[in-house]
Amino acid sequence: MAKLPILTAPDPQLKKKSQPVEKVDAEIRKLMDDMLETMYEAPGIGLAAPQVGVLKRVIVVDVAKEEEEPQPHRMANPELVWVSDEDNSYQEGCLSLPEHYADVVRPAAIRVRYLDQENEIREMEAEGLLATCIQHEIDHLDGVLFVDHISALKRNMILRKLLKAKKAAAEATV
Ligand code: GNR
Ligand code: NI
Repeated sequence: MAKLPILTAPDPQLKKKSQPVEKVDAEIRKLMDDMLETMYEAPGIGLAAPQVGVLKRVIVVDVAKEEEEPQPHRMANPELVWVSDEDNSYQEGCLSLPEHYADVVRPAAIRVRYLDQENEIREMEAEGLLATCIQHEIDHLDGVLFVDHISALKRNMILRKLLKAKKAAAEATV
């Protein structure tokens, strides 16, 4: 396994739409495993392939608490086939928007269809943090970040700060 560098906003790669996976083969399985290692190391509860610069529809998620057994989910071509009428609000963070958080409203429960690591079609129902995280990761595959769900005022404040931090970091290396 290998730990991969995580892209942070603003980065044009994060705004692009990712392409479906044709088949979950050894290459995609390795990507899934590298993404899980990168996610655990960060640490985070989810990661989408575009965040590591790969524009393929692949996500990994594990919302198990530290004291619990790990529950990694590896998904290719995830799609929501049902969402609840009921909504839920969570304070979201994102490894591509480091150190920024905001409340985001999304459907409280979902049913997701995907290809697993064996290229088998599966469906799973999720609620709570798992449902939120899967929706957050699918958004990444469509070039959408959690800040795209909040007010333009809050979004621009966060993006401005991130751009400033990037410029300061670039200056420091000159
Ligand atoms: O680690 C993460 N935490 C989190 C918290 C609330 C809602 C979504 C997330 S996902 C995030 C990791 C990440 O950026 N995934 O794309
Ligand atoms: Ni994210």
